[in-house]
Amino acid sequence: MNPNLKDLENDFLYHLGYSRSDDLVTLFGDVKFVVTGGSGGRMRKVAEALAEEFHLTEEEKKRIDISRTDRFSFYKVGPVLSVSHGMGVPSISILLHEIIKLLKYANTVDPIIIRIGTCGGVGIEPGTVVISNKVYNAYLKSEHVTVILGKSVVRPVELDQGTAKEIFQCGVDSGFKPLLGGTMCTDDFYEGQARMDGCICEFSQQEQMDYIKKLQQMGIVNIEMECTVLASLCQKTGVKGAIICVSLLDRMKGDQVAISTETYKNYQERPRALLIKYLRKKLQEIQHPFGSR
Ligand code: R2B
Ligand code: URA
Repeated sequence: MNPNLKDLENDFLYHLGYSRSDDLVTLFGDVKFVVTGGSGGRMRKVAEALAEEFHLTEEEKKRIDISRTDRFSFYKVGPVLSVSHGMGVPSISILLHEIIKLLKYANTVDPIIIRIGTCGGVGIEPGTVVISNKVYNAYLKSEHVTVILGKSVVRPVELDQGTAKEIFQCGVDSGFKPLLGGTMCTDDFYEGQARMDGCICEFSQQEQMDYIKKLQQMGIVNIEMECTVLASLCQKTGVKGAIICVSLLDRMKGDQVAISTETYKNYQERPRALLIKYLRKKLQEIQHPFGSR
């Protein structure tokens, strides 16, 4: 989409450590899915789970870590990239600019970007897996607002409904009891998500509950920190994007994420497990050798 890129002698994807002068077609031309999530450790687990799922040999397993910088952890398992995005819109925005250019330079065909993560639930059971079908910013508008050249730029944020429904159906078929619903994106975990337990708080509990109830009335079932920019960059560039998050707590009932390490681990596995079921189904559909192994 960006005509300026043609005039660049090279394009250094600084935070990934790859550049256009690498043989990106050979390295990444077969990519069908980019899975992204907050932490490096979680994305390593996704890559390891995929390596098991696809029966990679011990030699192949040693080569899945393709990270070249310590900004983003980066793994490749056959046609799937697993890459960390850090926390919040600024961090994932940098990753997506570079990943989407990489996918283009590598001549990939119809890749899908899927974020798996955690979230706060709004009136839903902790542990519920939510697939976003609509995203909102913290002004409760379904748009992404960013500042460019000193001005607010407002962008549309439509997620691919087909992909969301397919992931949801896959979850239903596999007994996950998932939810399809609206997701709100904020620029902060504490005040930005109407928490009263940050280092400061300047609103009342009544105001907090009024806001959270308003979210619920609008069909927002969860809150996280990356969805609007993912939806807007995907929509602008014509790449399909999807978001699968597990809710850690019900924000109608409290602010603190006070769950045991065991429960946290168990919850975190859920989006990954659903993702793997979905990938297996999709790779079988396109008769990718990994789908049938
Ligand atoms: C969910 O969890 C993180 C904050 O704890 C953030 O990256 C998000 O979207
Ligand atoms: N991630 C968030 O962004 N909010 C929560 O409440 C929990 C996880």
